[in-house]
Amino acid sequence: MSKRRVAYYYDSDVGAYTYGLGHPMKPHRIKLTHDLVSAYDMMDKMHILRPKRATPEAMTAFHTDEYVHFLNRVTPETAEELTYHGTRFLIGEDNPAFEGLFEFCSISAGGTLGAAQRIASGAADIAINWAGGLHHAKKREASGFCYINDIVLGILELLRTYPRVLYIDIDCHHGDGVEEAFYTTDRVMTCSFHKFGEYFPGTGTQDDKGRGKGKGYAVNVPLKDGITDESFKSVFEPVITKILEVFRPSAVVLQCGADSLSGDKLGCFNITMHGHAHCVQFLRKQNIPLILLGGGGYTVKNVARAWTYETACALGIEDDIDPNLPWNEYFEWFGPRYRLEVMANNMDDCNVKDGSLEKVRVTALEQLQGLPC
Ligand code: ZL4
Ligand code: CA
Ligand code: ZN
Repeated sequence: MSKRRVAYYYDSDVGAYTYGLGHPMKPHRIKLTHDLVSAYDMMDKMHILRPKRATPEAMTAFHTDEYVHFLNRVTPETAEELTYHGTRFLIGEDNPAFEGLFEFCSISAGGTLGAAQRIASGAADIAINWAGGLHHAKKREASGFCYINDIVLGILELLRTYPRVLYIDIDCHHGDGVEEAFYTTDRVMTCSFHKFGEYFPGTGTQDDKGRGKGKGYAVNVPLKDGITDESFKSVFEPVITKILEVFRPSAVVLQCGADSLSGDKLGCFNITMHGHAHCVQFLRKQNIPLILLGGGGYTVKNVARAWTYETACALGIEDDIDPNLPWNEYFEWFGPRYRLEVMANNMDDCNVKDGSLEKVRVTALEQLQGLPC
């Protein structure tokens, strides 16, 4: 297994931000991940970089001036006042105006922009930003725990150098913000795997394929509850293989949302850490410049497990990883087993019972077959 130059973006302040009491999104999971990555002695095997905070100007490459300006001045105290005067930039309890919101967004977006620049300059083969992956944010609106769309900003940066960028999203939710941003271009292909049916944000059917020049360049893989490693792989591998063949991307951005893991607080899939990381391993071996981003993930100890293992996969050292967790500051959080693996449970796989998975795979492959090569 050949070596890759890996750049890892981390700001030690990120874990201190909080969305508020009871909110499922917990930035602390990024620190938990970082501490576990350190405990496994991965730090001296990659370039550790503290991202430059993204400026408001950098954010307006995608977002409107008015929206970025709003995020830059809103505080928990002024949120209501600012929201009532004609603007509706924040939506209810999913997207609160928490303390330090703008700094948190600058760290998340700064990491993904840094990762994109590092890849485009040729200084790294794989770049990682676990604080990124906030795929729901829209041009002028926050949505689903996301305010600034670091992914769109990162892809726009890559497009300055590369003709074609592939975006893959394995978060349990549909990657709607990224899909919408590139819906009418053939330079970015977006492919989201997600739960569909009475689930946020409600978009992402296989009829949504892109528009105009972008027709056929948005790929959606809607799934049902309880998908297993085996089922997921049986759709991920053929669809991504076909995309690589027909689209020939010059760079790949993989959103590694960890709410697709078994036992997630908001998710409904049954994927293990190994099944999730298989996506990283599969893309690494394609030898295409690769960016790994975070995203969802609400059972924080499992998020740390998966993203730690995926960092090891990026380095190609996963076979040397001890399945028993090393001592670390948060060791007791990982009890009672103190093992790295996230195991499957006994829920039904609703994707195989009615043959829907096979239909979804065939439909996606037909869409890709119809693209000009
Ligand atoms: C919460 O307990 O489905 C927010 C959100 C805050 C604390 C106290 C307030 C309690 C679950 C979710 C009331 C909360 C009501 N608190 C939230 C339609 C909804 C309207 C808002 O992984 N209510 C909206 C968003 C999804 C909806 C998922 C996934 C992000 C990503 C990438 C975003 N929104 C119903 C919910 C709680 C909360 C408890 C919550 N919100 C669960 N699912 C949603 O794709 C990062
Ligand atoms: Ca997804
Ligand atoms: Zn999600």
